[in-house]
Amino acid sequence: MSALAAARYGKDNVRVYKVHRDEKTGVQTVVEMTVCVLLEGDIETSYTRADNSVVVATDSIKNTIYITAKQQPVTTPEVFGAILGTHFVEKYNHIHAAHVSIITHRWVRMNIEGKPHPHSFVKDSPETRNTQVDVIEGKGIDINSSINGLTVLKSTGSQFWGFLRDEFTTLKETWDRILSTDVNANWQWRRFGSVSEVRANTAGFDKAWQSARDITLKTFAEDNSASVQATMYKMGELILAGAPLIDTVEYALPNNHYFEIDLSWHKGIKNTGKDAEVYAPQSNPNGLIKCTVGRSGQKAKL
Ligand code: AZA
Repeated sequence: MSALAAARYGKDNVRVYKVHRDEKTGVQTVVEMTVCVLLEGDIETSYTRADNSVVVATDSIKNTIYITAKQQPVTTPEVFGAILGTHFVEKYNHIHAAHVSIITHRWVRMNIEGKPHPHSFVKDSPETRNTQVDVIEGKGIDINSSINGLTVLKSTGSQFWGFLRDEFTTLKETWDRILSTDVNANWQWRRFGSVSEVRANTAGFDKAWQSARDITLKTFAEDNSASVQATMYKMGELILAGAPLIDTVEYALPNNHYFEIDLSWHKGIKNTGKDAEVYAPQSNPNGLIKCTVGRSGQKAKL
């Protein structure tokens, strides 16, 4: 005998672009997002008894995303997600939770001859700002914000030594190495009670994103890194210190290795240690280092 243990459904990969035209200045601002909305509630019978009467069609969910984007602000993504998710929970009595994921793509205003251009933008990296909003009836609105795919590299100022050595170890200790990673950082906000509470923190969402990005870059650049672990922890500590509404900060950092190449076999060329100049970037395998930094007294999930 089987039973439905869990279910959610909705529309994924809904691509949305919105332009704001400032009539006075002629300056236009654009936002491009990829949105996913998944619903939960009293929908079991649609799976177990082919009862479609409880199904808000995924096509209607897509339409609702477009209409909400037209009628409501799409910035910040946290506010847009809260408005959108709350709509489904309030509109349909049998829907008890809405999970909204938003990937905001990077369009940066062009600077032409030193001046910000009124309507031209450049995608300067695949980096995205991602937001997960979970609206849960009777409980509140949980929001997780993140930076994804911010690729960084430093050519010195990174070490890795003193690690456990045994019969499985071949890695040499190093006091000067290349460090490169694709930053995935996310931060979990303290639960919000309503959309108006989320709206009241509009500026806080942008500020936290900017500050997390700045802290990540500055710490990466300036820390004489003992390890990925030690450097990422410092980043998390700094983000938490500046944002009282954030409960936890989580990092997942691949260690994108750059290996030295011994070229001594060719006419005695010196290309290792202090003579290393030409390296072989590796695609895989890569280290993957994760941590969650919380406030004292709050134990991180291991
Ligand atoms: N952390 C690092 O920063 N570098 C490494 C590790 C690690 O855990 N393992 N190999 N190289």
